[in-house]
Amino acid sequence: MPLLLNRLLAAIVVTCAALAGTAPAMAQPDAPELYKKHCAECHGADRLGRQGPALLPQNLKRLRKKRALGVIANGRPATQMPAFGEQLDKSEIAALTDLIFTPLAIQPVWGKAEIEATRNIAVEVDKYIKAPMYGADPLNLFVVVETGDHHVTILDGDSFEPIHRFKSRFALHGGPKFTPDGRYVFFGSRDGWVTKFDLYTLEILAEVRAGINTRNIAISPDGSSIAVANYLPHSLVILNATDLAVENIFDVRSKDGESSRVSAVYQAPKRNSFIAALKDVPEIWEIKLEQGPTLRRLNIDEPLDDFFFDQGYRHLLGSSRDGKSAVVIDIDAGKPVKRIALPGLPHLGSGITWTYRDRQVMATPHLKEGKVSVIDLNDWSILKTLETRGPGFFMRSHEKTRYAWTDVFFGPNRDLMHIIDKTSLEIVKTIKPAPGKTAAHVEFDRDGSHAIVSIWDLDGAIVIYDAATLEEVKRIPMSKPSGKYNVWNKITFSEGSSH
Ligand code: DHE
Repeated sequence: MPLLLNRLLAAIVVTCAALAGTAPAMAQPDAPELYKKHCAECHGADRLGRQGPALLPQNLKRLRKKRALGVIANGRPATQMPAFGEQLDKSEIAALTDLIFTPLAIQPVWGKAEIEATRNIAVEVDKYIKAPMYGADPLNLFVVVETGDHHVTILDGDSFEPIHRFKSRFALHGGPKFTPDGRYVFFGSRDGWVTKFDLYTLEILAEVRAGINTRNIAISPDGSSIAVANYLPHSLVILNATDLAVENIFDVRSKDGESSRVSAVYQAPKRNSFIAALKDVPEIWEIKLEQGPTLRRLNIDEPLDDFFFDQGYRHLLGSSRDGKSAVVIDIDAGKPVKRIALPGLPHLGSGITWTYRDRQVMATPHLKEGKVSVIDLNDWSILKTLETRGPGFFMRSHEKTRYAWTDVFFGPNRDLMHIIDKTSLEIVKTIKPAPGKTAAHVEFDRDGSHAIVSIWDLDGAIVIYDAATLEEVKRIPMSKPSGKYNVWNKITFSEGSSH
């Protein structure tokens, strides 16, 4: 078509659009095409993840759309995610963001065959190594999860010197789980990867992807199997702890056949079982391990989340969905026995216990209110409510220390850490390890003489305190050290630590 005629036609289109009160239609970016060109190689054509994480709404929930736009435009520091801000315009980035926040049209299948296809096992060198290949006490190591650049540091718990650092899977979540002898540790990532690591040889021994969107993992009391709690698909997967081969997959449905996500799975050492919290149906599952994994259903009145277990594993306390109360379940009887009014969403999974005067108490921070509740475990009554400078996430103590530490994770005072005297139930000191940066998650060394606090920042650190004088002893730079776990405290189920 001659150029003049072309221009004339274009002018007519614009004039007609203006007369009709509409702008000429702009071509919409072709999001699937853009995804194929720029994202599929790392994140998978199916969006289930490859070397990059899965790009599904379930997996991206914590990122939120606004931050996702920024990550696509500017990349992600300390990862292989490049910046696309120069190659793609704003509407293309927005279209890609919409696409990755759209659920898949068909639910992906992630059964035995798919899981097994991802399994990697290293040569079994661990069989011939009978002692740690370093001088430090293997039972006083700390495993520090650094979520800033997705690494794990192994720290000597006597000298407080790092002895090893390795790359982890993207976004590890929940505490790593240790075999009873403390030799092997297992990690779970939000994208479903389970990694087995040898604390003697300091090598990764095996990996498998047991889910697409995973909550956490648990290890059986004898260390022979690993349970994996999944949101996507709705499954509870049992792996053999030696080589991470699939042993069982429970398709999670209520007795009426309704499908449910699994909020979390826990080890119940004194019951030789796993216990799972179900998100969508009023049941708790106990997987008994005596003669192969067998399901026992506990029927309850409403779905409960975020469990705390008493030291005998006779009762559990679960958070009610309304965020205002917690329900005590007698696990043997398989039924609720008491409801406790606990407004402000108690974070029961962070609950710790100790002996106060003549009784056992548990203390829990609250995710939505600045307080810590202390509960008498004899009758589940609230003994005391401590006012804090903001809602907290984690709490820790140790049998051999007088103090319990709790963070102020949310709000303007997130750089504070409260120290509670367990004998008076009073906050006796408040520290500010790094002004302006979130201070969170404490763990003690084996003998309870030192407490380690995390500075949750890409340019963060762990700060080691003398647990008696409460003075700082040492500071080691780290990349958002989300949690740290002492081998001894974990394998002995210390009452001051998470289980
Ligand atoms: Fe966690 C443990 C659930 C958000 C860091 N978190 C747990 C556990 C559960 C849980 C059930 C116990 C599992 C275990 O250790 O085996 N977490 C949830 C949630 O439901 C919640 C509120 C929302 C979600 O998106 O899942 C949530 N958790 C977070 C975070 O945003 C945190 C702060 C940062 C992150 O890395 O995701 C976070 N959660 C942790 C950590 C632990 C944890 C560090 C282990 C604590 C321990 O000391 O054992």
